[in-house]
Amino acid sequence: MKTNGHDATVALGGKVQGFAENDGAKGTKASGEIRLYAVPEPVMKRAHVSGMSAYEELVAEAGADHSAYWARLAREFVTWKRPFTQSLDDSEAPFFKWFEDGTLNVSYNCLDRQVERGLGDKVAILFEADDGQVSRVTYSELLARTCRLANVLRARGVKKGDRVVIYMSMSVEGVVAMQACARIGATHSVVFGGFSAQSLRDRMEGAGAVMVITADEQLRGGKQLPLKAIVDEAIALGGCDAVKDVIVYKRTGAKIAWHPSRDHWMHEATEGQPDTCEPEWVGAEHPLFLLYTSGSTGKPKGVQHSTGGYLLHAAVTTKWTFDLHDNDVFWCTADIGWVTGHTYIAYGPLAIGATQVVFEGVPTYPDAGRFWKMIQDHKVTVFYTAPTAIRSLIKAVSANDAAHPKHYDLSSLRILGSVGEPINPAAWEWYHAHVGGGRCPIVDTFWQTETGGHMITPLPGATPLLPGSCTLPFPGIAAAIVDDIGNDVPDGQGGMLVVKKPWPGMIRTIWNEDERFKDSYFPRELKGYYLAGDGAIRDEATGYFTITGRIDDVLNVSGHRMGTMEIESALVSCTELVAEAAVVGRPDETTGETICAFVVLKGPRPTGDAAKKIAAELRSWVGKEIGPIAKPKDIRFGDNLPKTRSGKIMRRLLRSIAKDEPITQDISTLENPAVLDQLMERN
Ligand code: 6R9
Repeated sequence: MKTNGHDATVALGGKVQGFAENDGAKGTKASGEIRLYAVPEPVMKRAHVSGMSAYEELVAEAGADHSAYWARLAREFVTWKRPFTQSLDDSEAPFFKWFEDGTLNVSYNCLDRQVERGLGDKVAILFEADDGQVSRVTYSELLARTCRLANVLRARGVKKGDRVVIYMSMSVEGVVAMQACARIGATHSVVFGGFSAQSLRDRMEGAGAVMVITADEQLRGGKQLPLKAIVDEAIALGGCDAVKDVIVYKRTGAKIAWHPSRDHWMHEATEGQPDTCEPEWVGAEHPLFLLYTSGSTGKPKGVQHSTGGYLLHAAVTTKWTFDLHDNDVFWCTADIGWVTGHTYIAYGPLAIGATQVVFEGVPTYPDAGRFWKMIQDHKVTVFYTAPTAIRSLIKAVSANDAAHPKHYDLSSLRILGSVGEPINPAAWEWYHAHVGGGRCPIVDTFWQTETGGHMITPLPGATPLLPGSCTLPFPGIAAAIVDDIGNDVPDGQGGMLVVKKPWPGMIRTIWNEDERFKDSYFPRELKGYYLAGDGAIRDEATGYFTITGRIDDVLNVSGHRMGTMEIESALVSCTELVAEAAVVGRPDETTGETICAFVVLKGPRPTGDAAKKIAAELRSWVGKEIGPIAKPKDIRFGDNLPKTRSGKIMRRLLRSIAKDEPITQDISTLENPAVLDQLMERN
């Protein structure tokens, strides 16, 4: 067993391990030996969780008394108006409750508390616009802006428990909108600005929203994209009668349609509003937000999160996983339309009083050096992005060396993070070497919309790293790998990722769909464990987890979750053209997966230019139905789909075809083998 200078042997997941030297082949498995990246000494020294023994102490504390451990953290990380007397209530499992009789306000915790601690003049948000303009907002200012908007919401009759849809660009105003809802106890539902009018309508209707907060337009990569016009279109589609008001943030000043009875400019409405606003003290279980996400069935699920437990999970993971200290500059590149932008932009960093960068634009505008330039300009110390962004920037560098991070001063960086999908070891190594200069640990954080925050992740000052592995559970998260009846599988053997004990940040239910919540996440045969929907494998030597990908019909395209059924329903809703459709994922070097659709038309099977034309039509149809992110890259036509004699579509076969793989599956049960040749033809 090889060892490095310090920290030669450390207990890992109960096993004693050695560490590789920092030589060329580190972080890999070679001849049965695990070679890990050791924790850099300077990182370990100042870390909140310093060294593997500190990690293991926390794990042991949680193991000894799970609910007391979380209660201790809940007292440390959250300021309660009325302290809770009970930590976990599992009497109605799987509808778990945490800290239920405690009351609090998230916006108070994120803003007022920081001002009271003397951080009023500290920069909360350093905003960089698409065009490079920079503005800074202190905690005092953010509090005042939140209060002004919260007063507007109250004045327009929004009450505790009402739902407000936020359809916004990346902006300070987007964060303010979320905080303002939290302040008055309204439950927000942020809809990503890339979703279509139809998707927005479905989410507004599903949530029963009384108000929408939006912008006239959003600016991304030098392009002006409509937001308000899509809100109008969504409302015109019908079913959202509950929406009484639309608050519009003026971003570009573009000409937009105006409905005087419901539309209000944000700057006009907030003008003259007081800078203070009494927070609504809510119970810990009060729904802070809904966030719709794709599942394996057609309809997106409205994931419902709590107030107290969620805030705790957001705060403690932000502090420990990113090892944030007072003088850090944190930058999470996610959009507030996704859960990462909720937990690690709108809530976590503010809950611990950090300074963060919020970015309006895209990584490739005006050129592919944008991220590196921003890290340099703002002296970012902790940088959190998605593998798909890293891979596309690697590609950009190979096309043009000017975009290489080496042309920028990235010496401020201490810690790097990754989220959204598995990061392949090659991208990991590049990120580590060229962005992190070989000195910054990468925290590969596995988690989900449903989990609220990090679940399996290295802690930078404690966990030696293995590229491609999200390593070990966050202390207090009882992650395990089981077979289909809930029995533990031996290490080295893959299975389903589950969480055996409830945790504070977990999903509380699917909005208005309690039964679906139980069926989706707590299937009877799994002994009451939370089913993540991902496959995983634990390494025999280290106990490290590696996520092997979804085990359901959910695709991950550039880190965005898409249900195959959702895209199929969108395709077949084009009733004029489409008779039947099946959608599968194809592995892709840059985006992780791409969407491949197999379509049977009502008319004859098209070929050549006709096929290209119809494929283009269907692509834009899906773009309209769901949003551009759901457009299938590859559309192929057949007279039929490959089905078993019982009529089941053979998706495994379609996956092979999508990959242009030779077919090795048994096709003897196939009703119509002739369609395979048709489906192999690309358009
Ligand atoms: C936070 C977020 C969740 C799904 C999840 C898994 C994949 C996320 C990952 C990862 C491997 C990681 N995923 N992080 N897979 N390693 N570090 O992305 O939430 O949009 O709900 O997606 O993303 O498949 O189940 P969400």
